[in-house]
Amino acid sequence: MLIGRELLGQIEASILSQSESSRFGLLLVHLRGIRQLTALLGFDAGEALVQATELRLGEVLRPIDQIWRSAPDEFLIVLPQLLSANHGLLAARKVLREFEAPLNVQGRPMMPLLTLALAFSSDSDAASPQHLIRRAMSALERALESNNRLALADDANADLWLQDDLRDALVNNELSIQFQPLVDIRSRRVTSVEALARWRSARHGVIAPSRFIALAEQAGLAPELTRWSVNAILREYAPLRRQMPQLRCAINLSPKVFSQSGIEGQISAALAIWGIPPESLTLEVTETAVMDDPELSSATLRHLRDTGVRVAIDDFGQGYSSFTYLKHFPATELKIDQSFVTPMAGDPRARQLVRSMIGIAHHLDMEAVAEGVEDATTLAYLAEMGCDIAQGYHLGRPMDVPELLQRLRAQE
Ligand code: G
Ligand code: MN
Repeated sequence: MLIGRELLGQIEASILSQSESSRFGLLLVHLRGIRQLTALLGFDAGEALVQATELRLGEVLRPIDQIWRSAPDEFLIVLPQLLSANHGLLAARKVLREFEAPLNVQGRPMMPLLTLALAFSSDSDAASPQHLIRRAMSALERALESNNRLALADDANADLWLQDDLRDALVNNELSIQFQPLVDIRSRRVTSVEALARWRSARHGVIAPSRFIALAEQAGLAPELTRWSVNAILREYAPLRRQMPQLRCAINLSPKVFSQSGIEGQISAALAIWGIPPESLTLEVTETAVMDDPELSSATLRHLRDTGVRVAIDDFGQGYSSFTYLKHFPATELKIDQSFVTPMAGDPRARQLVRSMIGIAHHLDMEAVAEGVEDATTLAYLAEMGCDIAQGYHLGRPMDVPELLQRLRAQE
């Protein structure tokens, strides 16, 4: 794409005129095979197809969207006033969909092959419209190379957009819950399940919980996310528990919930609503969460412990832990981080560390839980070391409720 000076000036002016507060997008639409078509049928045919494409783009997009012909086979479109990243993505998808029907070009039906690239405005673009255009261009290069119909530009401010989308996702129920079994090593029975949130985003694909929980915290959405997940999890767990009263459920709490008032009340209320006894619930808290504010989190967790709720220290051994908090921390189980457990089969030092951590758990009257058990050898070592509970792909991946039910019925 080679944009002439004059055209570039116009596009820049358009980008600069977008008010700072509103977000906007830049959509590049590239037509494949125009050169081949021109070689085959002549300039008029090639040009007629591009013009028919421009007409249809005008019909598909909103009146405020500005379409520029930026190259013989390319359009550059400014999408002003986007409500969210998803809003821009919807526009791109709509373009692709509307071009699935052939165009009438000089009396012949023709299907242009479109490749799209979408870039979202960030604060720095106000100062440099060319930067935004270049981001879109490199995304288009990527799309063309990898034969994708749509590519999104890398975005320095992607997180801002992502936060918007997470807010929408919470409202629109785009998050789902999966359950991973925890197995009692002696009886080999599933005693508990850990609920893991999954966010399958239309724009971003599958996003790991660690990532969207951090995002939620940055965006001040941690309370909403906690409220949503506690209720969504218990809603699915309640009927499971009616069938298997012994089955417990573990929920991961975001480190930030402890600075939030009323978390205890919120959890107790949710348990009451779903008719679940506190003893059936385990709250998983990372060391980091505890270290951030040991007093506040200990107090909060102690109140919950007093009601009967269980507490697990998650990802133990990872991050910067000091053992001091263990002195007073009201945990019922210690979950040994998978970075120690997964390599056990081939790594004697990892085995010694796990053995020591199991010792710490037992000396402090906690159950020892090994996370990330990926093979039978590891499970055998853990059994020999007296570890209580195991969790990991070898014993079951995170799964949805129907699959979990099948699994539980099979063990009956
Ligand atoms: O931080 P926490 O331990 O709650 O995170 C659990 C994560 O670990 C989940 O995303 C889950 O999918 C993943 N996980 C569970 N079992 C295994 C395993 O055996 N191997 C690996 N690599 N990941 C696992
Ligand atoms: Mn966990």
